[in-house]
Amino acid sequence: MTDTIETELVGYRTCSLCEAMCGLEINRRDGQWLIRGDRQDPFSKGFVCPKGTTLGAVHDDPDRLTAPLIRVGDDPATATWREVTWDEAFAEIDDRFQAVLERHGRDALAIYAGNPNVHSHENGLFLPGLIRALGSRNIFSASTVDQMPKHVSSGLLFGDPGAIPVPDLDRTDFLLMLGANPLESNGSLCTAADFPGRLEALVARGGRLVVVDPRRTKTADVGTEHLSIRPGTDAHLLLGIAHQLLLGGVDLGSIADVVDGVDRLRDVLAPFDAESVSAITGIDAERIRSLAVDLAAAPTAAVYARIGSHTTTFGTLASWATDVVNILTGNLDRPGGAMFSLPAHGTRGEGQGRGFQLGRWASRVRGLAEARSELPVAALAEEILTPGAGQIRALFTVAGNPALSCPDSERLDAALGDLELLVSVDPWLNETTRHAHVILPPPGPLARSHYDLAFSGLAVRNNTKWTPALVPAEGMAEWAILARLAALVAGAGPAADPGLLADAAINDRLERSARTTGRSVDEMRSAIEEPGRSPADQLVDILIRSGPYGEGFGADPAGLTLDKVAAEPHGIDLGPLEPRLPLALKTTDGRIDLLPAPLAQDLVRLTDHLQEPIDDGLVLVGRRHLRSNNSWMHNVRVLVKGRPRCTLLVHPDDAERLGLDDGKPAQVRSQAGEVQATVEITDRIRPGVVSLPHGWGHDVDGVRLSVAAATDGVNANVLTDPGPIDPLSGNAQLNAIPVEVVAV
Ligand SMILES: Nc1nc2c(c(=O)[nH]1)N[C@H]1C(S)=C(S)[C@@H](COP(=O)(O)OP(=O)(O)OC[C@H]3O[C@@H](n4cnc5c(=O)[nH]c(N)nc54)[C@H](O)[C@@H]3O)O[C@H]1N2
Ligand SMILES: Nc1nc2c(c(=O)[nH]1)N[C@H]1C(S)=C(S)[C@@H](COP(=O)(O)OP(=O)(O)OC[C@H]3O[C@@H](n4cnc5c(=O)[nH]c(N)nc54)[C@H](O)[C@@H]3O)O[C@H]1N2
Ligand code: SF4
Ligand SMILES: [Mo]
Repeated sequence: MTDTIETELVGYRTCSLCEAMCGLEINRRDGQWLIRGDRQDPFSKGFVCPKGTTLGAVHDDPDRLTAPLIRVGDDPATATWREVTWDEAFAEIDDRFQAVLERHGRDALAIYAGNPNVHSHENGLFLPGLIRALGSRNIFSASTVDQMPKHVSSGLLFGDPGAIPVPDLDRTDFLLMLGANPLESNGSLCTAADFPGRLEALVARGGRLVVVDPRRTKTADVGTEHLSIRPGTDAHLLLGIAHQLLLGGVDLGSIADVVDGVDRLRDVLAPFDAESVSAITGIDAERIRSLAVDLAAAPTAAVYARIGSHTTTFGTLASWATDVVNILTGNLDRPGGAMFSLPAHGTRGEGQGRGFQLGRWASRVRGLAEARSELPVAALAEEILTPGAGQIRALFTVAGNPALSCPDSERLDAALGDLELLVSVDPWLNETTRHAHVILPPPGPLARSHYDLAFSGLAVRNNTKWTPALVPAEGMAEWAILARLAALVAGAGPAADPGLLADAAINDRLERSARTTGRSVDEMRSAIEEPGRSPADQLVDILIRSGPYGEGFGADPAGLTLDKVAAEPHGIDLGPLEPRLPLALKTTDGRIDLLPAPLAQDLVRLTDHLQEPIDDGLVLVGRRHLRSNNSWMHNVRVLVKGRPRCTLLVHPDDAERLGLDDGKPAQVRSQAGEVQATVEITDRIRPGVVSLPHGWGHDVDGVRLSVAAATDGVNANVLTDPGPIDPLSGNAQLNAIPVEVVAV
């Protein structure tokens, strides 16, 4: 039989779901989306994961909101929702907003920005305007349940919280990976489409891949060695390795001239001898010594640590220690080591800057320090629920689901219900947005253009791509929603024209560019204007033209413009990573201090911990699954069908001791709360450790998620405690949570 159904190519785009930046080829066939990997994409070369192929299903999800909603009724369980026009929605917000402002002032305003913001250049460019317009210090985001420790350690070491070295996966001889499972997550703070294939290639070329994880993950299976670590002790291990390195002479390689503090570091690391570190981490002392020797001896090596290392109370120390080992082995900023990407919208830097400050102010209730102008999201619930001047009364959530993603989520859920105004910019009526007074839904993923502002700056190979929207948007573009909200909170009323705000943002950028290009703003403005191109895209054009590969508004006619980038729908390879130090430094003296004062102080806490008696109680860690993405893709049927994924992994020894049966429910209790989860017994997890993924538990009243709500799962963040945090970054502790498990 011949195939008579034709496949129609709709176009190409970069997948916006995780950090890997895979190129997608988007087709229509028989009235359905048919999405596959774009083989002509020079970065992803056709790689795609099961989530990427569902971008069409996400777009077409019948539960996805396409018009603003106003809640009618106070109790989310019984409330109904009124679909309204955009004008009505903004008018409603303005009424309520003005009332809060009058009663409580600007300190009562807050925002929570969630993860998908970093996957959209519209949000990346227009969210800061909304944050500024709020004029409040109550700024929260998913960064403090994620990567804030990396920003802080980079800020302290390099003067730039955005200067994050990535392991040079394709050229390294030795990768030491901690607390990351890219075979499920596809990588984080290291953008590498086909991360699995790149790791296999590393091993195939004779390289070593050592995976440090309390669970024998799929990544550990690919690796050459697996070290099962006691949760929460990565900083101890890495500093143990650093201590070993400092016992001998160290060769810092090409950056030796700009690094200070080797001797000071040697002194303070004296307690981190292999035996003490072995006792707390559970990793053999001999192994720790040989890791140090081998990392130093390898032709090239890179240490890479992610979420399991960062979401602990020693997160910033672990993140710092990662870079310290890279520096001490001479691997920072050299091919095959840990390097800095240079994206098309980036800058090469000037070798010096204003440096990095933290702790400039503190949260009201608990006095927790700010980092990067944000307060720890672990403090959000108490800031809403604790009466007094500065109590949060109005919250904006943009692309976030804190009701499932943040610690102590039962209390946070109650707090969300206590607000006088909650506005959610979100395409779904979910666990968080059910508490909103007004929901403003942005267009679906296929109706937005894409340029990766965040992840092209973390790519293991420099590359650039811009892809257009593939279908028309139903409502208001997300940049316009954010700009109109910014105008509203600034007092310009509910009907301000977002285009005017965008114009101002564009002029502002052009004025900055005018200082270096010598061209007039008007001239540059006419260069970037293109019918149908959104202000967000025009801003990207300015950044690309002014960037390191750009045409510089006439300075280098062969350089890049957005037009040239857009003309290559599969993307443009900009070559392997190249050394960027010392130019990329923004420290005040243009140097790297290996032991910045805040870290030296915090190290005392870790040193004390090293010497305390070891608590051998049961602890909980998280995990990710390839077919899931945080809390928001469980409404895609093909992704959630099959065996339940939200199970409690338990080692057979623990199961026996606790009388737990495979497939049977168990009660998991922590300081913060308790949930009932289905037990899955496996010897792939370290004895004394249990694992539960986050982002589940959608069967709460009042959500409009027909598939997700009917899928088994419990909310792991009922168990996470907002109390213990990483003091320098404010990051929450999401791993190594003490728990008790009993059979039901
Ligand atoms: N226990 C535990 N908790 C964790 C973690 C863990 O490992 N363990 N991981 C943490 C990490 S790393 C992260 S990043 C956070 C994530 O925390 P959040 O960002 O709060 O949660 P997400 O599940 O990513 O929710 C994203 C929200 O954005 C909406 N959304 C999707 N696309 C768009 C869009 O284009 N525009 C807008 N406006 N909204 C959109 C979705 O409907 C959803 O409501 O969770 C953290 N929580
Ligand atoms: N499929 C899928 N992909 C995703 C996401 C998703 O939800 N699903 N989320 C995206 C986001 S927002 C992020 S931030 C990234 C995160 O990407 P990754 O950092 O790769 O996160 P995980 O896959 O959760 O892997 C964390 C690992 O840390 C281990 N671990 C827990 N505690 C410790 C510890 O104390 N020490 C050590 N050494 N290991 C520990 C866990 O067992 C787990 O295997 O993934 C992104 N990609
Ligand atoms: S790995 Fe990430 S970027 Fe690639 S297709 Fe899957 S979800 Fe999309
Ligand atoms: Mo994340």
